[in-house]
Amino acid sequence: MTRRHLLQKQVPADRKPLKSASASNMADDEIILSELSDEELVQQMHDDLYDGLKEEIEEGTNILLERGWAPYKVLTEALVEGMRIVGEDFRDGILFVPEVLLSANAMKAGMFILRPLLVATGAPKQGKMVIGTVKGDIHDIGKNLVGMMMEGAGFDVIDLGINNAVEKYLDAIEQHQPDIIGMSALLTTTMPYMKVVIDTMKEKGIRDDYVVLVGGAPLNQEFGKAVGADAYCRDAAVAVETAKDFMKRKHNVRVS
Ligand code: B12
Repeated sequence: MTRRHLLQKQVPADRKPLKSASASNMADDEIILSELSDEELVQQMHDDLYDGLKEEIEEGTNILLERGWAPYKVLTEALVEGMRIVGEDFRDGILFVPEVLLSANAMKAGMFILRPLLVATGAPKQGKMVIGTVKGDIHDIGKNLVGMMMEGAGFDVIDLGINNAVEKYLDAIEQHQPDIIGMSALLTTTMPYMKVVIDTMKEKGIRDDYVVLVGGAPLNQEFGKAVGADAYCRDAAVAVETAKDFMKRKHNVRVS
């Protein structure tokens, strides 16, 4: 399904058109991604993400990087913004799970290119974080993004993946002794599970030994407070700043 087609891409002679949805809407004029202005390219990438065109997203990501865009700018303006548009049409019943899965795969392909660049900042070591999506929930794009940005900021990140029961968090805490526990949830039905994890930590008397950060599109600050997290973070950049802040406080407590 094509939401709005800005321009038509030229398909190299040795490559088949990647997706019929794009091809079917083709006008006669063809375009080459590398010939688009930055603004046009970003818009085209939103369309390509919408259409789940992985190779085009990879190409667009590389072009923006070659043009000197900072990896974080590519991430937020081309990929995350594109995914926001997908989310709106998913919510409105215009897109369905199979299509959104393709978009998610295209997004991940772009993130895969950006990951080493975001991670390799040479930032001084900050601490350790265990992060995972809670039980019942398989959304992982936002969590992965937070993990990447945290690594880039100097945190060691242990990623538990998706669908994590409380035992998984507890095992990871025991094994890795992190400073920070991060939980992600994208469903209103799974977000209450964060409280299960935090309450279990309380029961075991270990809650106050760790900083608990929570995030995911349906959450907000009140929810974070209600489940007993230390902070809710609306995006990866806020997560990094919040985590660094907590680490500073932790070190201050230790020296005083
Ligand atoms: C992509 C997507 C999918 C993909 C997931 C692919 C993947 N590998 O993740 C697929 C197609 C599989 C999918 C499935 C489903 N989805 Co879905 N999905 C989405 C969509 C469109 C985008 C989510 C996303 O990746 N956003 C981009 C990232 C970058 O943003 P983010 O996740 O919010 O993360 C940022 C912040 O929230 C924060 N953050 C996130 N996690 C964390 C963690 C910590 C510790 C911190 C500090 C910060 C933080 O930082 C991140 C980076 O900045 C959303 C729409 C939306 N508006 O969120 C729906 C959405 C979440 N899905 C929804 C639904 C209903 C489903 C399904 C139930 C559909 C179905 N009928 O099967 C299933 C659920 C399956 C399951 N059990 O989990 C609903 C949820 C509605 C609700 N009220 O709960 C949404 C909101 C769409 C909608 N409006 O209807 N989905």
